[in-house]
Amino acid sequence: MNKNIEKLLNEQIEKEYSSSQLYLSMASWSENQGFNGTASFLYKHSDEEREHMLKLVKFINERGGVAVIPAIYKPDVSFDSMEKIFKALLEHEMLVTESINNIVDACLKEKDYSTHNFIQWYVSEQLEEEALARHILDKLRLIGNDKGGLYLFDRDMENASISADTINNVQ
Ligand code: OFO
Repeated sequence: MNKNIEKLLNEQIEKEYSSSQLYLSMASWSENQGFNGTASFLYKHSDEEREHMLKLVKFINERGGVAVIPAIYKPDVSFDSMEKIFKALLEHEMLVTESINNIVDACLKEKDYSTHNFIQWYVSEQLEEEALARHILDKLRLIGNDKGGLYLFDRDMENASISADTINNVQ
């Protein structure tokens, strides 16, 4: 496997893993605040990010490279509010998208078309995740400090997951 691409994919393993850890910490904070629906959404999201990491590990190894498993990343444990959580989540996803786009660029430069093909799945995933995070943030900004609104928001989040349909599930 092309060494430059292998290095970039290994860096991406670390980013997916840090996404998983960050969302796990957000889930735990939400659960402790009584936002069980949001916690359930974030626990699922954390598991999905781990799957994204595993997909990269397997791809690198199958292509004759060596996947490097990163050290444990310790995220913040306190997040102040739902709005702050989803603002941080969106900012984090935007960084991940930038990193995926850099891999796409490098694949084209190195003429590595099979990795280019593989990484397209991540390109679509990032589009969905960013759209969903923006949608959730818009809702939270409308709700503001209204406790009844936050209660209903949390109830809707129980059934939300990261997919195109989800955007309709978050009312
Ligand atoms: Fe892995 O999808 Fe976002 O970070």
